[in-house]
Amino acid sequence: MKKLIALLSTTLLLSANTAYADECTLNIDANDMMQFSTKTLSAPKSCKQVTVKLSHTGKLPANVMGHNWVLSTEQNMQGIITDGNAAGLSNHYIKPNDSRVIGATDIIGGGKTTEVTFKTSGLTAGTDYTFFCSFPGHYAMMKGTFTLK
Ligand SMILES: [Cu+2]
Repeated sequence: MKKLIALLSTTLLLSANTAYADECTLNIDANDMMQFSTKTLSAPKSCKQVTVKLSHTGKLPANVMGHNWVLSTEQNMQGIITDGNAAGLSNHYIKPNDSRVIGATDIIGGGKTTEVTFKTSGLTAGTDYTFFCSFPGHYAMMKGTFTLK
């Protein structure tokens, strides 16, 4: 019994250590149907920074069905999208140095992957932030919530 407990604690300790880094990295897919693979993402509030890896599992090129992953507050989303549309594809549909953006990946086409790492210091745990794709028109379908828990 003692042996079993020792083994269990070692396993727990190990998994806690590895889970820590893993839980601060989130994966999400996007496709040619203008969809993200999930509408909710969360990370432990113990994460000092969070990395989001975006994979475009479709085939269409970036100028036709490009996707990015952008994080902001719900109230800032529309302004970021409006200014992003004006900034164009060459700016990944994000106004350069837009301070309302908490984190944003590049726009990618089918078969590509990209990622962004952002600090969590300015975020409030338990608050729902909004993630979306800023490619023109996509946010209507490509939108979800990100929460530090
Ligand atoms: Cu998109």
